[in-house]
Amino acid sequence: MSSKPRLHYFNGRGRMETIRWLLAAAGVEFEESFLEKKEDLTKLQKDGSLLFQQVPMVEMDGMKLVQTRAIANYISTKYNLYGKDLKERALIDMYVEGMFDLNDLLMTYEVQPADKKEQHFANMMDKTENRYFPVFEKVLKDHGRDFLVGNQLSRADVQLLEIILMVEEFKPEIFAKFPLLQSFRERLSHIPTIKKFLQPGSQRKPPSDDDVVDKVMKIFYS
Ligand code: IBG
Repeated sequence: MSSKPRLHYFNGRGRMETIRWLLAAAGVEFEESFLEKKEDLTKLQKDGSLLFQQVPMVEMDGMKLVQTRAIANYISTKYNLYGKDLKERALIDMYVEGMFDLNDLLMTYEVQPADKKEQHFANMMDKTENRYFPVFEKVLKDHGRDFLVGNQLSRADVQLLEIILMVEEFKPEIFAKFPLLQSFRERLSHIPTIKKFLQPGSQRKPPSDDDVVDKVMKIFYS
């Protein structure tokens, strides 16, 4: 029996949260090693565990996987969350690349310096409301199905739900404009593996508080 994947990152969302979501949605149990201080990162860098000296890193199937997208691709392929043919996969790729771009804006809000936060917030909400959410609302409207691609759960759905819930924390009233995203959120939240991940006590991470941001600054930016 192979051992559980082990995730190496700090104890917060950042770039690892999508990986946690995909594993959880696939019903895969995983273990985590949290970086607590700069020396924890230095140790992984020095012992050759990190191909580009960066985390996220996931130990899985005898590999030390790095690069968020590569890790997400591997997990999605392995657990059948990546469409049934080339064309579905191309659609999924387009959707999730948009989601990664939006997620980059959302996840970096917390680590913005105080004088940049307001501008960053305005930009990320503008992009959410006027660039990305209208696309996914339209996809659901046009085909009238439950899932974004191919009428079965894919990584695109999982990654969209992750983003919807993050945006909801920032600006819940936005969903009045996107009724299909609201019902999508409801529907997805009832899938048993996802329902479990949404319950308190799961490995899903909360928004980073000041202590986590402080730790992140010390580990990566000092
Ligand atoms: N392209 C890489 C990926 O997608 O995995 C980028 C990885 C990356 O930027 N990793 C950062 C790192 O290891 C930590 S996450 N830096 C050390 C170094 O020496 O480069 C950075 C991040 C934070 C908060 I902190 C929010 C989003 C990202």
